[in-house]
Amino acid sequence: MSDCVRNERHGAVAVLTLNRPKALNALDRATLNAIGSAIADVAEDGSVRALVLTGEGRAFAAGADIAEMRGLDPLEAEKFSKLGHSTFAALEALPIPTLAAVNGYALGGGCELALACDWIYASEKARFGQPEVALGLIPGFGGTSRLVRRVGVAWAKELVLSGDPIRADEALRIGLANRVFPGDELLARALAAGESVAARGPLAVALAKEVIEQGQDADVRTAHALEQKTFGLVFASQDREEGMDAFLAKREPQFQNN
Ligand code: DAK
Repeated sequence: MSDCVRNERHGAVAVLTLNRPKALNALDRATLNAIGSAIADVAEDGSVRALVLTGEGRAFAAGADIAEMRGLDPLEAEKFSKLGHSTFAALEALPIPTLAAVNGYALGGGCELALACDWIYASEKARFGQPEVALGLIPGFGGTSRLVRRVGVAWAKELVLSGDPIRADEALRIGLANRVFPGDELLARALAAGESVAARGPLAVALAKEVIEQGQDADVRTAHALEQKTFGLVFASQDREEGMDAFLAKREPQFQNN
C-alpha cells in the first residue's frame, strides 16, 4: 500500500484516507493509482461491508495535481483523464455502500471523487467546487456527468461554468451533500452510517445499488423491469428468507451474503 492512501479497518467498514496533506491531497498519478489499488483490495475482501473515503488534514482533495498536470501534452492529458475515470468507475462499481466524508476542500477532481461515492457527508468546514475553468480547463474526472445526475443540470452548470466554490450548507441545500456535521464529529458519523448499513442484508444492498445505478441510465420502463426482475431474483436468496424469518420471530437477522 502506497503512503499516499491509508487503508484501515473499523469492523466491517474500510476507511481509506487520502494522505498528501501538504499538497491538500491533490490527485497525482501515484495517488490515483494508490486509490485504485486500495479499491481493488476492498473489492477482493468479502468481509468489508461499507467504505468510508476521507482526507488527511484540511482537505478532502483540492483537485487533480496542477503541478503534475501542467506539463502534459494532449495525449498524456487524455490518458490522465482515463486513469481518473477508470479509478472512479471502480469505486462506483463496488458492490458495497461508499460514503465520502468530506472534511475540507473538495475541489475539481476532489469533488468528482466524492461524487463517485454513494453518498456524501460533509464537515461544516467543507468547500465544494469545480474550479477548472479558472485554470482554462474543463472537469476531467466525471464532473460534467456525475454532478448533473446528483444536483441537476442548472446547479451543475452554475458550479462548472462559474468555477465558484460553495459552502457545506449550500451543498446540503442543493443535494450534493446528504448531511453536514461539525468537523470533529464527521468521521464518527460516517463510520456509524457505515456500520449501520453493514448490518443490512449485503446481497440486497448490493443489488439495490446496482439497480439504482443501471436504472438511472435507462428509460423508466426498462428501469421498472430491471427492478421487478431483481426483486424476483432476491427471493432466491437465503438472506431474504433469514431477514423475513427474523422479522416474524422478532429477532435480529444473521445475514450470510448468499
Ligand atoms: N494541485 C497541486 N497542488 C495543490 C493543489 C492542486 N490542485 N491545491 C493545493 N495545492 C498545494 C499548493 O500548491 C500548496 O503547496 P506549497 O506551495 O505549500 O508547496 C499547498 O497545496 C497548500 O495550498 P495553498 O497554499 O494554496 O493553501 P490555501 O489555504 O491558501 O488555499 C485552496 C487552498 C484549496 C483554495 C488553493 O490551494 C487552491 O485554490 N487550490 C487549487 C484548487 C483547484 O483549482 N482545484 C482544481 C484542480 S484542476 C483533465 C483531467 C483532470 C482534470 C481536468 C481535466 N483532463 C485530462 C482533460 C481535473 C482538474 C482539476 O481538478
